[in-house]
Amino acid sequence: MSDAAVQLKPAGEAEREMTDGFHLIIDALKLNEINTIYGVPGIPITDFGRMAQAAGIRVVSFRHEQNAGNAAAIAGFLTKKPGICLTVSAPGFLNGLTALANATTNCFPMILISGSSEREIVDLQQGDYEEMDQLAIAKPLCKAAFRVLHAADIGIGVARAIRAAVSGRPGGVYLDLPAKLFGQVIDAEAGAKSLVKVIDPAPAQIPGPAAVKRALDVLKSAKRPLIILGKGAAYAQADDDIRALVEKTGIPFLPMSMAKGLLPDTHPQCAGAARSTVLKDSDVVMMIGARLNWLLSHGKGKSWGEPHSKKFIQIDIEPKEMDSNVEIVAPVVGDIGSCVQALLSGIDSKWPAAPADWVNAVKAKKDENIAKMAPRLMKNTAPMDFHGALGALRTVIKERPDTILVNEGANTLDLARGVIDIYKPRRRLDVGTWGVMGIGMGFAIAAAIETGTPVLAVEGDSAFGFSGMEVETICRYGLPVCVVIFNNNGIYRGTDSNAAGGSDPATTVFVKGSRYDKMMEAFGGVGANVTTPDELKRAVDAALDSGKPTLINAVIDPAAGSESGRIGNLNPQSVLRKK
Ligand SMILES: Cc1ncc(C[n+]2csc(CCOP(=O)(O)OP(=O)(O)O)c2C)c(N)n1
Ligand SMILES: [Mg+2]
Repeated sequence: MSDAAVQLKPAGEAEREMTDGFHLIIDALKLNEINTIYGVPGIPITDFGRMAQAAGIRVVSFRHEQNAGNAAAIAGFLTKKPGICLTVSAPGFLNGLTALANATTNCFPMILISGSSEREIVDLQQGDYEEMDQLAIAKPLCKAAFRVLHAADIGIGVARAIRAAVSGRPGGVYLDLPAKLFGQVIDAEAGAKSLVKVIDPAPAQIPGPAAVKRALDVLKSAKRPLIILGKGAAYAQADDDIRALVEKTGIPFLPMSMAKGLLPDTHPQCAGAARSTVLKDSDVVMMIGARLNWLLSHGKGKSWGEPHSKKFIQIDIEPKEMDSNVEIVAPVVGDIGSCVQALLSGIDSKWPAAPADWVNAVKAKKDENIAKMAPRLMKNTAPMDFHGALGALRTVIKERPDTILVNEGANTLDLARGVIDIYKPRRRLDVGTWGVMGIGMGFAIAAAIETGTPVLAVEGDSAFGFSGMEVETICRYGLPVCVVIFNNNGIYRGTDSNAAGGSDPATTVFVKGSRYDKMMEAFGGVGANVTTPDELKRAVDAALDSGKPTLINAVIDPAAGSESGRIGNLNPQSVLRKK
């Protein structure tokens, strides 16, 4: 029986306890150990948020649904439970939808719960308050979408949403809850019985023994093997087994951005600093929870050393992922934990050591690249360039390896990924598969809430702007988040001019010399303006020591960046002569 069941006493009837949609949704979430909701209040979900808070669910209120959605998405990634985002109808729903689509693309489990308007009026298009057929719009952008019309179906609806989000390849799920549902009253006992506790929401998917043997045979035959770890491997939380697999085989590994730290970037087998060499020269590549999408140049072309061909082994929970871009000679389909365990059980003391000439060649290239970069990281000049500033932050993370690093921007992202070593699993959260701007504050807030760990968000000044208003949320909840803005006065660089002359600024530049630190001060947080790497390090250390919400405006040379960071080659070029 729900604590909050109401007692209605109709004349002449025996006393019956009743419950309603509000309470059943809360009970269904709590029954499934969902303890946090990220959202923005309004009609028809304001009271639901209040009641959920009163019932002991942590309800974190944001300033914009997209940021709440991003928070829910990364909560899902960090916990393997679906992160919940709660929004109002039509515009609030649409604001949350970008985050839901992004979560689906990144395979993060998340449920977007939106209130919606009256079905009868919406479907006849009679112009209801915030009228929109939200279910139809959500469907193509997420993994599954459901609507609950009857209070008695809330248990099943929530259960289906949870299972759809976390089972198989995780992703975003939309749950549509019309306004009328919240107030629907049903018998409390029947209501309690209708709730569903999802048993084994993400069942293990065991790979076939033949697939495992095939993969091991291919791997054993390699002369220049490489392991690529993707964020699917980080999500799996099979950290010890993944480390054992890498170490027992002795094969060089390349972590994708959010897989950094599964094994420390300073691990002797880490080939992060020799990325182009290992992609080009390897002969067998085993991908663990990594996809051959644009981030890996689709597994073909010059960066993969074509015309020479290579053999790919792929471990993924989604069978359709196999052969998505190139032939996979050894597909291993199953959940990462089970697959890695199965591979490990086939690797005994007779397993051949990784070929020494290859291991040494990778190490030599890596040492050379690290040595080349070292002096750039020690430059203590004002204004700072990216490397100088990142050198300081690299030391911060080395000294505080538990810190969660959130990172977005163009140069600020691409260079930080290469410079800042990560030492522990799931300590680097970033723009993911789409390279989307705007994840920063949502990710930082949820990371702090879900883990209780200090968060360092390293943000391009443009990137920050997409979610910047949430610094108020950070202050309101008193979260241990330190935001560092790499302020180069614009997108990529702050030096562009308007080719037409005139008084409008160029499209990529912002107000020069802005003081983003004042934004944090406006809400009672700590602000700092820094111009050298030494000052930057001191300010970040102070923030992480104090745990106080802090924003550091780091002044970066506006001429230091390059167009689109490291992916300028993706820009289409006009064939006409540049004006
Ligand atoms: C939602 C979204 N809108 C636009 C873009 C295009 N975009 C890519 S990076 C970027 C901002 C880069 O500037 P900044 O964050 O200041 O980084 P910098 O290179 O200056 O360090 C933009 C707008 C995007 N990736 N995502
Ligand atoms: Mg910038």
